[in-house]
Amino acid sequence: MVLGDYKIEVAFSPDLFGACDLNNAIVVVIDVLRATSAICTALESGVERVIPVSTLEEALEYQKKGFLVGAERNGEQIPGFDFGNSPYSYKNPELKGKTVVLTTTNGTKAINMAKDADMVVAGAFTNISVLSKWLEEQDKNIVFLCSGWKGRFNLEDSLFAGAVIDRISGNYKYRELSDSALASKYLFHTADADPYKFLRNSSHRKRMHKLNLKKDVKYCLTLDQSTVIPILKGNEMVSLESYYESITS
Ligand code: 3SL
Repeated sequence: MVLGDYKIEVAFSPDLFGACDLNNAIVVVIDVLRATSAICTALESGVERVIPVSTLEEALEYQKKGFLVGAERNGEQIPGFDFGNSPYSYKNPELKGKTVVLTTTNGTKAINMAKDADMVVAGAFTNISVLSKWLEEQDKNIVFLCSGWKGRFNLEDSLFAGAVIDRISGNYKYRELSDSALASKYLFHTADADPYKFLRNSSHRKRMHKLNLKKDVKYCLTLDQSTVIPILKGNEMVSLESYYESITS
């Protein structure tokens, strides 16, 4: 591939992902509120691996085998599981070195949907700088997969895609942006560098507020609290650092 020919696409919802070209692509799965933010926090806090599963049945199977399991649907923790999807549950030094299984309404399904790509990483405002820098260093196409809400578009994931694209699109590698990449970049420009304010009327933020999760929203929309890039290795999300260690040792 010639320098300047790398492509950036955005799937604004999982339903649009099938149309994306995964050839030589890194897929960045985004679920700003809250799955990918929670996964970044977990790995940053020393959790060794997060196993994202799509269904509650799979989560139960892992629980029966003795795994710690987080389970969320519609913003709420499913009774009987160890955690929900709040990043704060994973900011726990006692989880250092542990494996956590996680199932969420949209985010963990999106991760599993991307499984066949060359590389799958998780993006959130909490790891935006380290992720953007790393993406630019790779000679790969990029597909942003917005987890959205039950197949639909949501504002926060598309905004995040635009925020990353805004940071990297000056690089000559990505000479021509697709319409989806341009659209998310323009969306980000209208946010006026204040995602928290911009998202005040968004559906999931309202849902979170009704559930008394304002603190989580604030956390997930605060930039650069993590230097971890979660990457899918088999069926586990691990830190990029440990992924590189495992393939070079
Ligand atoms: O949609 C998801 O996967 C979740 O992140 C939703 S919530 O933030 O836990 O409500």
